[in-house]
Amino acid sequence: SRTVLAEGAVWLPGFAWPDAPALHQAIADVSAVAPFRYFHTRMGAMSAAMTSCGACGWTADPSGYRYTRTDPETGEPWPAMPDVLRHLAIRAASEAGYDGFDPASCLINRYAPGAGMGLHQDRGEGRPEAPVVSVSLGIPARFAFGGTSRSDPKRVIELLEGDVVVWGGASRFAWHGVSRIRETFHPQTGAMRYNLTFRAINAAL
Ligand code: MD3
Ligand code: FE
Repeated sequence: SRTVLAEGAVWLPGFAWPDAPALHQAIADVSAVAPFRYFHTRMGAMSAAMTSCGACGWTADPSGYRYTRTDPETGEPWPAMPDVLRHLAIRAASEAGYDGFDPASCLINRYAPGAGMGLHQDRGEGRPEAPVVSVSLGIPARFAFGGTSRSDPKRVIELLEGDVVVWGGASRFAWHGVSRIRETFHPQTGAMRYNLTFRAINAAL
């Protein structure tokens, strides 16, 4: 099924279910090479652990955040994006009406119970015409999103294992965040939630 959440934002519940075992394996493979770590921003330590794969990865420190071609932790290029991830993101984007999506980066967020992500906008990719594709795995999260002004009214949805949301067009710069994760159990991840975000990045990095 396909639910339009807002202009340009399409929710595909369970779209990634058939790929879930391969996605869990891909997360293990990527994080064996580029380990999960907690970034520290101006706001303090982030409560979600992160890693990336693809040509570009997301990094942050107290001076700001950006996409880089190497993992600052290892000095090596980020691990290649596994085909199962890349193809899932391209198919999901097409299903939502965004043909020709070419993800250069997949950011992997890992949430333990109590972790969350404050309200923010995704900026710095340099490709405002390209959507962001997000894939949820593991235990549920309450996800809030609003409009392009921070104070716009929010909608809250619960994102479950296999749910995909494609954020493009008028929703590309929507404010959004994740409430602190409640402790539950998932057979594949124990008490963890993972979220994959796929992005096109301006190659001029
Ligand atoms: C709306 N991740 O990594 S996924 C992020 O669950 C991020 O880990 C959250 O926000 C998570 O930046 C939310 C849903 C999502 C992702 C990207 C978006 C919503 C978005 C970009 C623009 C608008
Ligand atoms: Fe975000």
